[in-house]
Amino acid sequence: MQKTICITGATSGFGKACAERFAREGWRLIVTGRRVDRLQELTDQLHGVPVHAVQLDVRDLAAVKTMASNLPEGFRDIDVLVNNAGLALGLEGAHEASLDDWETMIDTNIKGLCYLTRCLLPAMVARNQGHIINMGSIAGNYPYPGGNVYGATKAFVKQFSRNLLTDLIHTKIRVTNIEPGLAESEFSIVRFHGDKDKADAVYKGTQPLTPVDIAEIVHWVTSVPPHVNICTVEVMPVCQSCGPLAVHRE
Ligand code: NDP
Ligand code: 8X3
Repeated sequence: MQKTICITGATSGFGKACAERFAREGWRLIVTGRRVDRLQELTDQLHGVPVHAVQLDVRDLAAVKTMASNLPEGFRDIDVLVNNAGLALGLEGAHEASLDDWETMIDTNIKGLCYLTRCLLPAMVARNQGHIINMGSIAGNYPYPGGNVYGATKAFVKQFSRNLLTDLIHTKIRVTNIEPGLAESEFSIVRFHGDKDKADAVYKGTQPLTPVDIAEIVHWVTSVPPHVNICTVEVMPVCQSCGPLAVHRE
């Protein structure tokens, strides 16, 4: 039977690559994002499978509720939710970072992810079937200068994923937290508020992960036998590793 996947932030990067990957497998797709032109392009591209595209800002609880309660016939039984929409903004130290940026990251990466989960989970529980895949980050595991609130939002995603599993232990629902490292998408362009040169410098001289790499992992965690739950996947490009602890000397 044809399965259904709902992907937030499908207009770019990981989310778009996931939409393409699951379309290849013949899944029904619910794709969301704020940019309507991108959603239209994606829908045109994904011919051959049923697509329900919804313009959605995940920070808007009323819109998330409306989306969840107005799913058209054929898209109501969601097998997989990929909570992928998210962003980093800025790389300034905590004493000079923008509070607006901090609020946007908290509203999107934490609250938006909670809204989607809370609104779509009851139907999964009722069917005793489903899989929530959260897009965490290595930034939730390891600190780096300027990672302050972004990393903390991803640490939330990590613990929320674990706690979801605990709440759902009486069900067959799976929960996976994927924690990518350096990956080239529009992520850095967004982080540096559109400064392409600064964004390009992040990947210079490296072979970063690609959105296709991440989509392969998302697909893999859904394709293991139903009694197997891949709880966490931490993935970095070969050129990346953890740094040492720091000591400041006068
Ligand atoms: P992109 O910037 O390429 O994609 C981000 C997606 O999120 C876009 O589709 C964007 O769509 C969507 N989005 C952002 N804000 C909102 C919002 N308020 N409402 C709805 N959708 C929103 O970045 P990535 O693909 O790299 O990022 C995807 C996820 O992966 C993020 O959660 C990010 O934190 C995480 N991640 C990224 C890494 C990287 O190095 N690239 C590494 C580890 C994790 P639109 O603008 O149309 O709304
Ligand atoms: C994205 C990875 O290291 O830029 O989550 O924070 S990093």
